[in-house]
Amino acid sequence: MKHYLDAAENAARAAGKLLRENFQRQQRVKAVAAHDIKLEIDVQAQELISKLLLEEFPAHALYGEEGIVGDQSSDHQWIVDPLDGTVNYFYGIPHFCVSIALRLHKEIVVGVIYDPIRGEMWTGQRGEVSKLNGAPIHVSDRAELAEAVISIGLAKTGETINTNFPLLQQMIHRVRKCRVLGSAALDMAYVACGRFDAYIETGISLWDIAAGSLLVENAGGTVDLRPRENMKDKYSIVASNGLIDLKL
Ligand code: LIP
Repeated sequence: MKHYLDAAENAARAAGKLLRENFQRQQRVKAVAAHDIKLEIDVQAQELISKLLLEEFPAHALYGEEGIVGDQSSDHQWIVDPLDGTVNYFYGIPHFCVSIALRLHKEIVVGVIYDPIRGEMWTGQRGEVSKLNGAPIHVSDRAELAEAVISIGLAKTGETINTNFPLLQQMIHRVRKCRVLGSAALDMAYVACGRFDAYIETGISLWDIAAGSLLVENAGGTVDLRPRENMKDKYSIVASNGLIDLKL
């Protein structure tokens, strides 16, 4: 898988460079909603990633937040979130990333998450321990819920906020701290390297968590991903170090 991983890392660095160079500059807004914003640079970053990956692997398909390219029934499907944490990016909050995964025969076999502001690159491939900037990582060994720091996402619609907020209200009394940072992919990466003990969200898309799922599992954690019947192409996720009982 090394050549796929190298290609994913290369594409993530290129998109990350584009995002870093345009960060805190005037952004062209594509769409605005009550709890979400879509930017032109999301599209530019995905086009750059798509060009780099599909030039090297013309037979592959790409499934991304900003659209799909190629035959999605292809054995090789890249799952891409070119800018995860778009609202943070628009408001100049330096907490966003690029997330790229490769699904081969329905199994995620390669995953990279790149934070271009901190220069942090999480990499994972099937059968290997996950890495951060080339060094092996492991989930935390914290088993006590009362000592845990967990991340809870609220997603971006009134419906998903109404689903996620009650959980935040419950968990905030059970754990040491809850965090709501606005990037599912970085939440997953932080679980994989033990900064968070768990991450929970309902209403996220596959591109938000595909790479992170491999990173968490290959760092010794667990990922419970469930499609939502009433939300098309949306999922609920519980990712953790596999030790704490979240009593959900
Ligand atoms: C974001 C997710 C985050 C969620 C936000 C949004 P985007 O993705 O990473 O977990 O709470 O609502 O969905 O839109 O920045 O790629």
